[in-house]
Amino acid sequence: MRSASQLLTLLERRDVQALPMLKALYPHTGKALLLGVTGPAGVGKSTLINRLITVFRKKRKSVGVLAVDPRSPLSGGAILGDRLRMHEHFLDKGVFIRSLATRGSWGGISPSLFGAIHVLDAMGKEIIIIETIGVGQDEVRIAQLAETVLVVLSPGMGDAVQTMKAGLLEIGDVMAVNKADVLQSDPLRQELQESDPNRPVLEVSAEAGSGISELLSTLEGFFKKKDLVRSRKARFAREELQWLLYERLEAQGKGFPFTEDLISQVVLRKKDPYTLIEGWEKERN
Ligand SMILES: Nc1nc2c(ncn2[C@@H]2O[C@H](COP(=O)(O)OP(=O)(O)OP(=O)(O)O)[C@@H](O)[C@H]2O)c(=O)[nH]1
Ligand SMILES: [Mg+2]
Repeated sequence: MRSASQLLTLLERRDVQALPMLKALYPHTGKALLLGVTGPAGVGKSTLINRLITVFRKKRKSVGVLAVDPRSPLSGGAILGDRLRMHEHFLDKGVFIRSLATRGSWGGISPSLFGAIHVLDAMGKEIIIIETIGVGQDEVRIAQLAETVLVVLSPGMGDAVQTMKAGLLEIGDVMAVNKADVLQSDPLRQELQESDPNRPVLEVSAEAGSGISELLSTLEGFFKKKDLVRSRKARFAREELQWLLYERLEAQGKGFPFTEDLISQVVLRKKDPYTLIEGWEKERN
């Protein structure tokens, strides 16, 4: 058996040698709790995750972290910063932190991300945290692979962020307003609470370590929602199958079967997408 790190590297490269190993470990997965942490760049996601790791470790839970930046073709840059924020846990055998380059030709998700989650799960990680920067649909989709989604925001993020918040607002099970130590966080907290009165909104400071235990117990409340977890696991499996299928079609040169000419015919209403799909299906059978 190769080490988990080696297997993750194979996955990142989409090396087919990873497949028999994934098949062998799959039956041993499905036990971990998946926590997605997303939010705009620099709001303090990694610093907050660092705090969460500490409290999970106090409860003797083993933790895996995957830092995913769908826009970087190789691990580096921002992701290096992510890992530095969690450096204090590097020597702890109960913590596994890995950044993952997931750029695939089908947007920001590549099937390697699913595989990587299974690897950490098979390693026995009880909590798997996936950090993504929530600036686009890809990131939002990645965060949604998790069973519980924590959206981190901080006050004064500006107009650009206001627009982007739309996507983030919809996916958060729990909202955290970070940097409460230095920034006026109450208006944002109120705004978020008004957007959905039933959803927990917590003021925290990852830097000062305040609000962390409240955040933890709120998250644990979500981990216990069996029906929710079950439906999110189904969503994960569906997404994984879908991406694998895409990848397979792509490898057969069938990735996207419609030419620019066909697309412009759709735009010009000379053809409709439904008939095109039917025709494509008939051709394959
Ligand atoms: N004052 C204050 N600063 C914070 C807090 N949390 C994080 N920071 C600082 O904010 C900066 C960004 O923190 P990160 O944890 O790297 O933020 P991030 O959201 O992971 O950033 P990206 O991964 O690049 O999107 C760092 O300089 C942190 O020290 C906080 O609660 N209060
Ligand atoms: Mg980060």
